[in-house]
Amino acid sequence: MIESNRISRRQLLQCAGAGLIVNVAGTLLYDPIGRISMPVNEAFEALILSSKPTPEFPITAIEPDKLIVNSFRGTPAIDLANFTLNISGTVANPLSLKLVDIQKLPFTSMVIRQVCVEGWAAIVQWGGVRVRDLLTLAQPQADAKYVYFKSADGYYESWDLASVVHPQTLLAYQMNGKDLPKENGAPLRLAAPIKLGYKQSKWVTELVVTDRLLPKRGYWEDLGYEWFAGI
Ligand SMILES: Nc1nc2c(c(=O)[nH]1)N[C@H]1C(S)=C(S)[C@@H](COP(=O)(O)O)O[C@H]1N2
Ligand SMILES: [Mo]
Repeated sequence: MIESNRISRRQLLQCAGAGLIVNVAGTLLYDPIGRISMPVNEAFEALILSSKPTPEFPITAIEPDKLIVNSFRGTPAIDLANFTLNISGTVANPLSLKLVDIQKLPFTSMVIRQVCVEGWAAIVQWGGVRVRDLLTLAQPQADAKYVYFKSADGYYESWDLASVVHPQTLLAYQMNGKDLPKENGAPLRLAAPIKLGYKQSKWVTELVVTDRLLPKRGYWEDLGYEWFAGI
């Protein structure tokens, strides 16, 4: 990873400050000296501190030809000018973020292997924002345990919070050194070395933090595939 493993809340909020990130109520998420005024969720902080990065590959190892587009119902049309990423559920600060806001947050690049259960794998470079940084801004409440990711094509996934705050779980907007192509999930897709391909939602529009798993757990999971899907 290019970024250091952990940025401080203060650094994150200073960075966010450049984009004036506000919650849906319109309140700035930091005070004038860069501190967040919300109570800290200690369980969330502990999860962040306990996660360990997975080894990565050198950039020369990328395999652009091996990456197969895999979409259950084609590429959805997305109006990029009006695109927002919404974060809601059991959070103190529900957020509605524009792409320009997200791109002002710390950038992380990683080279990892993507593995599809259909029998292919590819080493890919992904660049984007850590989901943990977005959640730190949204401030999960103490009972937060899962995150649902909803996509513009109707795809949906749920992840355990520990996997979501892993340092290499990104919402990526860059792939193999270029802007993320539409068919691979632009403008934002999940990318992480710790879970199988079907957990890596493309065209993510919404994160919903929950205290429980709902009857619908994920598009492929609800058809019989394993939920945790760790690698
Ligand atoms: N929204 C959405 N995300 C999705 C899918 C999909 O059909 N829709 N397919 C999944 C599967 S099975 C895989 S293997 C990867 C494929 O990512 P790629 O098309 O960029 O190779 O995306 C995952 N994310
Ligand atoms: Mo897949």
